[in-house]
Amino acid sequence: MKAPVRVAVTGAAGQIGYSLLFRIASGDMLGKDQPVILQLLEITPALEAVGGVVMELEDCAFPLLAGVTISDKAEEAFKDADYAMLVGARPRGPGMERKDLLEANAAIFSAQGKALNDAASRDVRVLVVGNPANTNALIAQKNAPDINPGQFTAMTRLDHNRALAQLAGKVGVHTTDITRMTIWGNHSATQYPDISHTLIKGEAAAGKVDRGWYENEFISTVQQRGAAIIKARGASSAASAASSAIDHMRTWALGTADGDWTSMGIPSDGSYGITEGLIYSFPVTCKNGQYEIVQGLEVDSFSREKMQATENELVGERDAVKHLLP
Ligand code: NAX
Repeated sequence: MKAPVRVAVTGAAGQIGYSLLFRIASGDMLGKDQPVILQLLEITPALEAVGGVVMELEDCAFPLLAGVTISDKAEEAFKDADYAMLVGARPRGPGMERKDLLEANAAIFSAQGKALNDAASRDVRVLVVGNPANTNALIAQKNAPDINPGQFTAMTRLDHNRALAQLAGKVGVHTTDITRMTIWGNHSATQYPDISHTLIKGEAAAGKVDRGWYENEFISTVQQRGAAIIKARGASSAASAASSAIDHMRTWALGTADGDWTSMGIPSDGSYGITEGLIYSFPVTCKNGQYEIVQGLEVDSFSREKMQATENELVGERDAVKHLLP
């Protein structure tokens, strides 16, 4: 058996946490031969609730769960962490403007970035799920100067999986028949789910669906899926978000399949003309624990416009918190 790795999870008493922790502990994320120690962070008023979740984790008697700690101090929860999943965030309250939301979260993610810098493993892989995920990841990254900036990522895998599901449903295939889906940009309603390079059983997806459906239904359905779930369920997506967070980390650690890629929010290196430094979702391949942007994809004028709209939104978010960045 391998030595255990440390996985820090913030917002552990929340609804995503309630699904995520059990999937990590069962080995879905890092493999059935990889023991894990969970290091849970919550705000002080939620510590009792998280204690209840820990009782349930114990009661599952997971063979791979090598330990669980709980804390309301980020430095403790992030101590020597190999993986950090930043799920906890401030939700938008009544009367709160987007700017207020960005600022409230900037405070949380600045502090957590500093704590990661001070306490986590130098190789820590960070996934930000809490919204606004891309900009929160940027803030955490800027506050962690001693950690490689490329180790800070934001989750667009749920959008990627949603896009797979919509396309599979339309064409009447399984999601596993589809490869090379791409989500560009922000995890928000401006994201651009792009099927220009997608394959279905090895053949171009664009040739199998009507262009009108793609432009007028598919894109907006994927963009608005989160809102549709809130409307139907009365609560935001949780199990699917947790499942996608598992997928994101597993793919990053264990790799993409030959000939396929995934979508991850990562610091732009200027590829495809996207402003350098923004945490922008790109198509990436992963191997040996490293990701690489897929290069050389043709971008037509329709795609360029959509990629730019979501880039503009991210520039606006970055500018709104600029005064809070170190
Ligand atoms: P919940 O409100 O159920 O849980 C959030 C938990 O975070 C709470 O228990 C809260 O006490 C805790 N928390 C708040 N501030 C904290 C801090 N400073 N340190 C540690 N813990 C803190 O929300 P949930 O449904 O679990 O969603 C969590 C976040 O994921 C939200 O920001 C949500 O918007 C975001 N999402 C992101 C998605 C993505 O694809 N990137 C999709 C799903 C989800 O909407």
